[in-house]
Amino acid sequence: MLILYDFGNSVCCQKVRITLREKGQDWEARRVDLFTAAQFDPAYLKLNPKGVVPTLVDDGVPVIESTLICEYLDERFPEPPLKPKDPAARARMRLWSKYVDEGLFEGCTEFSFSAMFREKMKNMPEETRQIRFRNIGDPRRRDRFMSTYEHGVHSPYVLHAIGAYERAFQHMEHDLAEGGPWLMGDHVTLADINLMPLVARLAYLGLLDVWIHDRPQVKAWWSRVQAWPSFKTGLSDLISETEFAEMALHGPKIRDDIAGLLAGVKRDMAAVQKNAG
Ligand SMILES: N[C@@H](CCC(=O)N[C@@H](CS)C(=O)NCC(=O)O)C(=O)O
Repeated sequence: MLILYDFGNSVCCQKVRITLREKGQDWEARRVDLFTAAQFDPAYLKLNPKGVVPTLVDDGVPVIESTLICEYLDERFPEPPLKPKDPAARARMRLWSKYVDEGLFEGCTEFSFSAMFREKMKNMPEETRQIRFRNIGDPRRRDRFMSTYEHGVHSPYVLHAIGAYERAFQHMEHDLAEGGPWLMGDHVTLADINLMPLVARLAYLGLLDVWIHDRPQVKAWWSRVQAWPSFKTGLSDLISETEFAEMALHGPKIRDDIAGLLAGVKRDMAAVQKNAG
């Protein structure tokens, strides 16, 4: 039996749910309420020492890290395959996982946090807020969290996030123009699935077109994603009306600032490319 420890609108859990749907697998969901710090419960930390969701437990064996969970599911349930056959193409596919794990995921949390959760934290009693800060065991994560709490979109971590998304969208536009209609060609792979929640979150926050208004290939990819059955059953159908409304309400509040910062990032990137050329 598959058990998924997860939490509502978490992008890492969404990747795993999409993969499970595509593989036609059912699972038992166990909710880990991140807002009440349930991820730090000692019993849960035994399964996932980082104190994060998701964790998949397959016949008693825990698997952690969403990218690795999706890879695990692809090997455990081989049909339909979600990796190309050719080893070189597999390595290229995994570059997309690296974009997600080395920038986009953190970036996505920066946008969500500065738009929505920061507001929630401001309204918490001081003691609860301090417990929330203290509970983040990892110093790097705590720095990010506190910086974005304090400075909102003007935190340097938000700027890093804008750069990470800009680089990823540049590469997506290029690769989709060369191949497509999916990132690795004719078939959906884990590259697409890994990116889906990260792009969806920007869309639901009303921020996506800041990056893709002039990127027709990425736009076409996003339309295709929204119509793809496993995206619907694994992601969009599972988001509540309240969650959609919250994202639609708060995201646009940071839109102008994000667009202004992105313009600066693009200028810097163009200058580097010009110097290199
Ligand atoms: N690299 C991990 C990241 C997991 C992660 O940070 N998950 C977030 C939710 S999307 C979480 O559990 N956050 C808990 C917290 O911030 O305390 C993965 O991909 O599984």
